[in-house]
Amino acid sequence: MHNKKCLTATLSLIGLLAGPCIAGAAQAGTLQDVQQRGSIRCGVSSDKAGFSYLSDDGHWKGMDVDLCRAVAAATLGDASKVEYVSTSSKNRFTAISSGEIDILSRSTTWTASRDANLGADFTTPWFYDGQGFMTHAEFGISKIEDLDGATFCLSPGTTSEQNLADYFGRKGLNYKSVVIEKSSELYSAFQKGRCDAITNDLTGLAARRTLFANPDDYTILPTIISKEPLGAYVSQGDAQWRDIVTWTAFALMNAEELGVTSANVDQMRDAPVADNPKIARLLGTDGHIGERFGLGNDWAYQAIKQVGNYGEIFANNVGPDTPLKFERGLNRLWTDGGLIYPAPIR
Ligand SMILES: N[C@@H](CCC(=O)N[C@@H](CS)C(=O)NCC(=O)O)C(=O)O
Repeated sequence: MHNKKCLTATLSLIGLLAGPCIAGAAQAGTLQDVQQRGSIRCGVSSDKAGFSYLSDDGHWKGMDVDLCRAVAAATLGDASKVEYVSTSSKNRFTAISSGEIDILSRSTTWTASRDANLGADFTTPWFYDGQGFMTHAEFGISKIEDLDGATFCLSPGTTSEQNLADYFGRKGLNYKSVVIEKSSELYSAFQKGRCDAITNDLTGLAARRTLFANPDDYTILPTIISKEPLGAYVSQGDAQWRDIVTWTAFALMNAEELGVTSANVDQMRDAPVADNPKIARLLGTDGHIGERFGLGNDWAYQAIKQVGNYGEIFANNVGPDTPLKFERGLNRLWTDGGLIYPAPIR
């Protein structure tokens, strides 16, 4: 214990001395930058229905957008203080590791090589997805093996490229690729028949299909070939900022678990602490958790009030009453048999 303390103290000293020399390598101080600027720069994909897209009324909307809005509410008290930066599957990691954006919230899968190599740190899964396949209905294809020898439209720098290579390689199947960075061009190439199939996160395929003029002309196959835990990345080396983004997501999930919604959060906040200490800690009427993160103690209250809890966010953007009509599936709370298991706020 004693030795560990000494080592920590020595490393901190080295850190202090080395700090000015390595400025720019790590992006510590994001919270202070955000507070000074008065806004969060959020890297999104430009047109993924239900996740991040510019709506007809000129507002950015979607689940990935709502995570940035929640962080803006928690840090700045105002969910609207977000500048959106469109990123592609290829340039997204440069945008986050260079500090051009503060959060990458863009259907990005958590993988070991990304955490290790790309100058970015993952926060926590925000949506559990898996890789699927879409093809032309007229082919009458019902299983992946029927795509042996097919030409695939692929987004560069995605897990989808690698998973396809692994899966087809292992099964002894062949394919050709057409790689296009801009997703609108990629999907239009697919629709024009330049490729027989397209493979990506299932949510991405479903989101795109809702935008097609004739969605029924395209089939999404029933098989999933990978795990895609999607969520936000932050720049590597800023533990405070990573905590803030991670715990804002957990706060919204805990709010759902505790039955706190955007509609009842004021009433819940006014209830005596003893009635439900977990809710009191979440909403900052008991304890100082927000301050420990460098925020106000109403950080989670602001996020829930302005953006909604996780269940509301899911329902508003991708749930059964939206064009995407997604069931909760793996994204149910753990108490309902799903994978959404937010660490406790205490
Ligand atoms: N989750 C995968 C795939 C990411 C990806 O390419 N997603 C698609 C849709 S799910 C996308 O963002 N396309 C560009 C766009 O829609 O703007 C990864 O992290 O590599």
